[in-house]
Amino acid sequence: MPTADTIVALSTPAGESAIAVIRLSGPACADIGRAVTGRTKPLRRRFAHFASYRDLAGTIVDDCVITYYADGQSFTGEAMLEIAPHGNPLIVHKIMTDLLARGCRPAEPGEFTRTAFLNGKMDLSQAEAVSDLIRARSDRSLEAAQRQLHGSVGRKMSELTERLLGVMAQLEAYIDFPEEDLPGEDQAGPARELRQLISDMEELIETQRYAALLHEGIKTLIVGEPNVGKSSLINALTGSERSIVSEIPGTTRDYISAFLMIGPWRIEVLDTAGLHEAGNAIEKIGIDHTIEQSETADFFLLVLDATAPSPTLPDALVQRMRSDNTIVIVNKTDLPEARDHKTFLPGFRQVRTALPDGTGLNELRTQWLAAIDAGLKRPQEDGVVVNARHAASLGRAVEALRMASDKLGKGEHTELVAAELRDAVGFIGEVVGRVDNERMLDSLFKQFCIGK
Ligand SMILES: Nc1nc2c(ncn2[C@@H]2O[C@H](COP(=O)(O)OP(=O)(O)OP(=O)(O)O)[C@@H](O)[C@H]2O)c(=O)[nH]1
Ligand SMILES: [Mg+2]
Repeated sequence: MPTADTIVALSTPAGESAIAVIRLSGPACADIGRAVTGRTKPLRRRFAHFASYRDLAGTIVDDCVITYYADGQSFTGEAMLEIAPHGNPLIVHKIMTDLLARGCRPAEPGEFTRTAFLNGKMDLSQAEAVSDLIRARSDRSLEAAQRQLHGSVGRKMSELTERLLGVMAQLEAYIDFPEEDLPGEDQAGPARELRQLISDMEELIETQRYAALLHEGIKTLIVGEPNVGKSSLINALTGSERSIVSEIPGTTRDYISAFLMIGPWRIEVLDTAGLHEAGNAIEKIGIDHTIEQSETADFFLLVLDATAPSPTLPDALVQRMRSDNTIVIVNKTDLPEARDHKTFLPGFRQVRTALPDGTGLNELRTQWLAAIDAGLKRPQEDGVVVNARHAASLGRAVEALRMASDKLGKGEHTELVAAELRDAVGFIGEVVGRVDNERMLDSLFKQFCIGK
């Protein structure tokens, strides 16, 4: 439902800039466009007008570029106006105040996109992609948001719905002939397709984890015994003095985090307190924190001191480290007493470093990128990645499909199976914010015989 209000917001960040963009959406846009430019005729559609903005008192506030979009030809689907004055906060304030005096209402967060969704300009997954796109902090995250904005999730949901409707159509045929039992071989087709749908949807749900990694960053824990060079490593990677480095073991007491990029990936890296079995009370708290952090970590950099014996690490931590999510870093290889730790965690990637002069850092970045590329659960071939909300709806759909499959297997009445399938269609529809009953009917009746 289009709102009767005309909403207004500053669409560029507050502060000084070359230009600012003030955006309006709603029925008053045409009139406001005419009034503020002092014209008698309506503004040309989708045309950048260079004009002086006049406030209600007739005073020129600034020279602006003003673009008018007519109903149905804009992002929101309503009439819109984009006013671009110079990016001076004082000018922006004057124009905003004037627009409010002319009856506009300040837009709520996300209201332009919400209006676009309500006017059918995009589905819900595309609306979500708008915010992902704006927040994307890595190439991969940006790519995923762009794909979603172009409707990848919506298309995937249509494909799943289509397949589900196919199964329903096959089953519905039998509802019309209840006196005829469903022959075994006819049941096998829908049953097989249902199982395939369940497994495809489960795979899609799995990509949720990938989406979280894309948007929040790959959480990487730097762990190891005290004094091995963990803080030196986070500093070398971020090129800053993020963490205190000293020759005193137990320097880092609590974890410290920073963001960095490895190839196209956004990484959240955490420096942790040294793991020391016979530690004091404070060290023990630090170790508990590290173990707690490891529960949600995606990746580990395990640092060893090349001059020291191989470490013994807490079981709770070791259990989470695998050859595909951990790189062993043998540090301090510049020291004469350095030795190799080849037999430590065989099969794990190992990189030798000397951090004061940066030796091995490039090799670490290369190995790290290779490990991420090899180890992460990738999205399906078409690159569709679902978010937590999509995954929750798909999860409910899978549950309904399982019930349907179960009922079909037990030979229960086809009506009962179809009811579960209809629920599943509804849950899939939630992902894009609508259930397209019209299409469902089209698809169903298309498969009926002529004359029925
Ligand atoms: N020779 C040499 N010294 C290093 C190297 N890396 C770190 N160090 C030194 O080792 C000491 C400990 O480094 P840190 O980075 O503080 O070690 P840490 O693992 O964070 O130690 P804790 O926070 O106490 O657990 C410092 O004196 C560093 O300068 C290296 O590659 N070679
Ligand atoms: Mg430290």
